[in-house]
Amino acid sequence: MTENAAGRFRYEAPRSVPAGLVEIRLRNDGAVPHKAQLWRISGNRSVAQAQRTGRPLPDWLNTAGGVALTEPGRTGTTVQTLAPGRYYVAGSGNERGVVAQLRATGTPTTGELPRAAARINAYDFAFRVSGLRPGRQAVEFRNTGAEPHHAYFAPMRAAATVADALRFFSGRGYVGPPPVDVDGTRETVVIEGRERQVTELDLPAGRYALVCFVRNRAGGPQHTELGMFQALTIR
Ligand SMILES: [Cu+2]
Repeated sequence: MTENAAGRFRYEAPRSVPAGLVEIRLRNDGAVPHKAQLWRISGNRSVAQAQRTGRPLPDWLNTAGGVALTEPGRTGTTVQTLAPGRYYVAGSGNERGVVAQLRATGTPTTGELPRAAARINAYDFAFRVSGLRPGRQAVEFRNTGAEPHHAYFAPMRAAATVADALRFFSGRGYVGPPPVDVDGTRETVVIEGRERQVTELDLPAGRYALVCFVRNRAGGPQHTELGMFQALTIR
C-alpha cells in the first residue's frame, strides 16, 4: 500500500488468487502504520455499498482476516485460508483512499497453518493468551467465539495503573493524559467467529492493555464494554 502527502492511501492487490491456504503480505510504503483488513462480499453487492454499511452488518458482508498493523517500510505477513469469493482490502474504517479488490477462485487448496509458539484466543467476550515473548513473532490468532474480534495491544505508560487503562478504554469520561501510548499500538485485523490465522506481531517487552473495540454484528457496545479488556506483561 502507498499513501500521498494528504494521507490518502492506495491498496494494490492481485486481481485473482487461488482460494484456500494463502500467505498474504502487506508492504507498507506509506508514512504511518497501516493494516490490510480483508472483507468478503457475497452476491453482487458493490464495494461502495459495503463501505457504507454500519451495524447491523448484513449477511452478505464478512470480515475476512488480513495483515496486522505494519510499520512504514516493513512487510507484514499472515497465513490463513481464503474461501472462494470476492474481497476488498482496506485499512481502518476511518481512513480515506482507494481500496484493492480481488477474487479467490478455484477449488480451495488444503494445508495446515504453520505452527506458532504464541497464541491469542479471542472469544465472546474475553481473551486467552499464551506464549507471547518480546520482539517480532508469529502468533496464532483464533476466534473461537461467534462474533467478530480483533486483538489491540496498547503499551501502558510507566505510571499508569490497570484501573486507569480500564477506565480509559471503557470510555466513561477518563480525564487527563492517556494512560497508554496510543501511537505505539499493535493490532491484528478483525476475523469472524470460528476463523483463525497466523500473523506477525512485534511486541517490545513491557505492560500492555489488550482490548477489542469491535461490536457484535447486530450492533451494541464495543467489546471492551463486555469484558474484552486484559492487562498483561510481556517479558
Ligand atoms: Cu471483540
